[in-house]
Amino acid sequence: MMFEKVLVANRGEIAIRIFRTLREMGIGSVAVYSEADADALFVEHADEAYLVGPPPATESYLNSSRILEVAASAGAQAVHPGFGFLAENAPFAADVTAAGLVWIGPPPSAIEAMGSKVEARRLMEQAGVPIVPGVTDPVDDLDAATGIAEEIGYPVAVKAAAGGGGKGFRVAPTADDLEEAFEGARRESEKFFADSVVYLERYLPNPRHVEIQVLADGNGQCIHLGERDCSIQRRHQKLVEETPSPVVSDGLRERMGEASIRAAVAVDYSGAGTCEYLVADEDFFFLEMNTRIQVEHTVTEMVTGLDLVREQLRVAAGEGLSITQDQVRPRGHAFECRINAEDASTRFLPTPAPITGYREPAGPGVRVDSGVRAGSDIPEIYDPMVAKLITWDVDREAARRRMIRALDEYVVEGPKTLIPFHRWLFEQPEFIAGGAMHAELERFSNEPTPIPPVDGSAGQPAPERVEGDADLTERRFVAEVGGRRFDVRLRYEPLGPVAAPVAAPSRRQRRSGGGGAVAAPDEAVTTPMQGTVLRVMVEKGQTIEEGQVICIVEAMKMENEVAAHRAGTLTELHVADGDTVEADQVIAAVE
Ligand code: MV4
Repeated sequence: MMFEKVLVANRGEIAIRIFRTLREMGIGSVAVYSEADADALFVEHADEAYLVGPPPATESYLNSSRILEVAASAGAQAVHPGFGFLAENAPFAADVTAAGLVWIGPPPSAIEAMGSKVEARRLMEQAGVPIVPGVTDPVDDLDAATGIAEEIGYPVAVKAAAGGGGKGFRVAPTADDLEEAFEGARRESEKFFADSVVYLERYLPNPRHVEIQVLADGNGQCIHLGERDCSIQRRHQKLVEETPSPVVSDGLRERMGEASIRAAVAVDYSGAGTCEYLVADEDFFFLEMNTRIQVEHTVTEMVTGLDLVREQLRVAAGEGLSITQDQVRPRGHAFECRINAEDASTRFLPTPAPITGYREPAGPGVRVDSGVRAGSDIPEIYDPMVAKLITWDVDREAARRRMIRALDEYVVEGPKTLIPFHRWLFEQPEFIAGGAMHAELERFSNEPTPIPPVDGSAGQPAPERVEGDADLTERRFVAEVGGRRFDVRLRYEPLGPVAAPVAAPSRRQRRSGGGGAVAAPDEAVTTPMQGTVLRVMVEKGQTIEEGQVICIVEAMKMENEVAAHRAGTLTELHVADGDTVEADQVIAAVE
């Protein structure tokens, strides 16, 4: 029997995504929200909503006993966790079941088996799923790591057993780098997961990140829905996903699909899941299985015509899948751009700010999964991904052009977003050719981007770069003269008196090209954010390369590398291990 009422233990765009399917299926919906989300859009998409706690997720969206209390008092029969928060928390899944409710996800045993990445590697090897060459047991100390790395061969990757998605991931190109990689992975893993267990794999140069969507009914039926290519990443954050992959042949797809079904069957999977792989030419290597609906499930929905949340609900309610493997007929091509409240020109720093103006793209082949509207606040304490823009068309090139058109229609005023970054990316020749942009995107870590700032907060049009003349910026206005519309462009020189109307950019913006001004020679290295210096990597007087890491600053549990913006000599060094630093603080000088 299909459920009558389902609680969604999540927020933002994914909560709305799930509420939409519930509404279509005639199922009642229950939202839970924190004090920071009292006015959030997702709350209005549910039939009922309950406050579960203060803003910190640990006291609200991760407060499992409070969420179960709400489920009971609202009379929900099932809990959908979305992604993040409690989605891959096996004890919570078990608690949901113990409370007499249905968990819309795989069995806790499957979550647990895939939760430990070393354990998962062992299981996958047994199931005949190819894994990245390396160990299937934890590596206890540097001595053991040294021996194993010699066997595997350099370069090696050190990864957190409790990790996933790149947290606690370090690379040692040579034996000289192993100690730092090993200790770094352990330290980060301890901090994020309270677990310092790590393991070693061979490091594959420039692989593609390709994942396979599976659906299992829990009664032995398991199908795959083809792949998603998620190679466009920065610091392990996916930015763009697409299907089909520009590099996956029909034969490779079939082998990967079959392996993924074996993976799911090996852990008695049910519902929607994803097997992640590294792909090099016609070879593929299992990385991990994500036991949840994923952010990028949308592109698979666009080409298959299926509703994956509906399939999840059907399986959880015991109704089985709506289709068999031979009924899966993917058609056309889909892209997804993650619309994060981040500023690509300041190394993707989050830009939490109220949205003052907002208009979504629409039209043929365009889907927007958003959690915001005009007037929405973007709380700093949650994920900066506020929306997803998805386009579909008959082939890759048409879907790419459609994405550019949709990005141009999309207006977000207030916070800076990744819209200009995506606009830039989708016209890069390497991207157009289907390349993974590894080098370019990692370069974004150390260099300002060529993206013009979008800043509508002053009530004026944002200043934009003038194409073909790096020294000029312009603002665009619309004027009517004699009933005819004209687009007017006011151009500004960078420093002369005519630049007066341009708000004076901060020193950091100036260096990153923000405001369109030309960077003045500047020796100072500054920290982008407030935090604690974990480790200083250089010494005063040393010769520095451009992009060389000066120190590691921990902020909000993240390790951030502060890099030199230019080559030269380190003439000043103002920080030591353990220091606290402020945002924009000058920590060193390179002359
Ligand atoms: C790797 C790798 C190379 N060799 N593992 C893991 C988490 C995910 N975010 C990327 N991960 C990688 N794991 C081994 N043994 C390279 C990456 C990787 C990557 C892979 C595909 C596409 C883009 C990438 C960007 C950074 C790291």
